[in-house]
Amino acid sequence: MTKRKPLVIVTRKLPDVVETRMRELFNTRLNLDDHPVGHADLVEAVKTADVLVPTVTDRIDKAVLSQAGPQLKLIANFGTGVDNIDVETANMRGIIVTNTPGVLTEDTADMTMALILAVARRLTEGAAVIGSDTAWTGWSPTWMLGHRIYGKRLGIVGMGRIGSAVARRAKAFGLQIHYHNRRPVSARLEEELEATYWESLDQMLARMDVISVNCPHTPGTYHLLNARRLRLMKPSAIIVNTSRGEVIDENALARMLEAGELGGAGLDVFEHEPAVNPRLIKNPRAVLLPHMGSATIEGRVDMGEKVIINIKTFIDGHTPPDRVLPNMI
Ligand code: 8YV
Repeated sequence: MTKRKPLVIVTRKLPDVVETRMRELFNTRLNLDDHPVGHADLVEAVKTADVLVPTVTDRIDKAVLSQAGPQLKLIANFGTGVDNIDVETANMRGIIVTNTPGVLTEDTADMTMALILAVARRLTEGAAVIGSDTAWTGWSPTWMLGHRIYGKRLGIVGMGRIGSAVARRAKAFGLQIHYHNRRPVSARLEEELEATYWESLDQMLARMDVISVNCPHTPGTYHLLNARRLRLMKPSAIIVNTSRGEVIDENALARMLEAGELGGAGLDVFEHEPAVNPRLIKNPRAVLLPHMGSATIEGRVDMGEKVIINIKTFIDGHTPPDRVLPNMI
């Protein structure tokens, strides 16, 4: 007798190749037109699915998990960050949570460099001039000047996989690497990156030209970059965030940019996505992107493969490779 295929409910449209493979392996309920999924749909999904595949746009909180049926055994998140899921409650209810680490590291690090360059060299301001109403009247020696990044100090907040990948790229651009982390990285990695460890985030912030946020959003990092800490930064410094909006106090940042108390900001993530603070939108010193850090077809296919491996391993009776435990957060 063949075993019943598990019902896997996927909340958003995934690349075709991923959906095709999922259809072959599982009994799937896909979201082919990628319509937004609300609380009621999520509740319905956890009542029926054996495996739920959510994304960053789905809030799997206590209220949703409390409605989960006994058949729900795995939440295989399509994404690395799991701050959209109440992992502790899931764990208490015997539901395993997995994520997709590693496969979006390089793309996210690329986007971090793109934002550093875009802010320092005023890429979006310059690009907007071409073809605009106030058309470009020609080159001038003192117009549209940005700042050199070569030789400047970069402070990385969170030296995990993505932070290290940012450091490697930044070093090649001639930036000096500094970092703050819960613990120093290995001596070998520190040596490779010629990186300086700062135990005190406050002290590092005060001395950097560029700050890159690369730590996950956890209860411990919520508003880690609060108004007090942002004020420690040099008025000429820029800050980029490709991690999670919640790590920075977005209102405080918007206020400081408006007042000219910071050099600029490059943000791929926001505190209340998809809403973006209107004061940031108006500010020419802010380069804003709609959460595109891992948005490459290669990355999204790799993420899908990781999700499939996690589900398959689990239904074959083994511990999925990317299990997230509450104590890892
Ligand atoms: C993904 C991300 O797009 O994986 C993450 O943590 O932030 C993103 O790059 C998103 O999470 C998909 O759910």
